[in-house]
Amino acid sequence: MPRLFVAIPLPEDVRERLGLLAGGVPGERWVDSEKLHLTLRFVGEVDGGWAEDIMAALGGVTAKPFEVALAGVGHWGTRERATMIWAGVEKSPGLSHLQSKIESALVRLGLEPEGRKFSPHVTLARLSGSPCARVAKFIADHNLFRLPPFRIETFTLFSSFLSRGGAIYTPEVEYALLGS
Ligand code: 2AM
Repeated sequence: MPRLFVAIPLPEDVRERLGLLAGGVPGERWVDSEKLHLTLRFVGEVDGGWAEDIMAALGGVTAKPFEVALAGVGHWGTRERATMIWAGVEKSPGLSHLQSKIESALVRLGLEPEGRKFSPHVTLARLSGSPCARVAKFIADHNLFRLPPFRIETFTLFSSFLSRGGAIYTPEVEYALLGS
């Protein structure tokens, strides 16, 4: 059964800039720069028939291209036990619009609604047992991190295969955002 998620792949120059942030926190596993993405909706494991319906439903999503800018870094988990480090995304009405269109298309199809509020981010590192002072220092050091805005003209349905060497993400279908 494929494990699916919908995401925006990031341009190469953006991934390279994010890759430069890697390092400095013991216990971290940095996401390989070619895998960095902005998740719009995690779908999870679905059987083949569902996958086709999901592909068709996503094909019916209409939204216009828009700009996003990555800014700031933060962590999730508690102060004592951070679980991951992310790069933030500046408020983008176009991004919120696309995400809610995708969410409603999938719910209309019969998927369980995503219970959590959409918190756009790019996961940079997953942590286990990282000293909280080092995580706090990383976040303070990159407090002013910001990349120039870039234009989003597509979104992608990915499959994720969990292997021993980490997750392998495969773009399955790319969907164009149309209009100006
Ligand atoms: P993340 O962006 O916060 O890391 C592929 O696995 C993507 O789907 C990851 O980028 C991850 O989000 C997200 N993801 C994985 N498992 C998830 C889950 N159980 N619930 C929500 N999102 C998940």
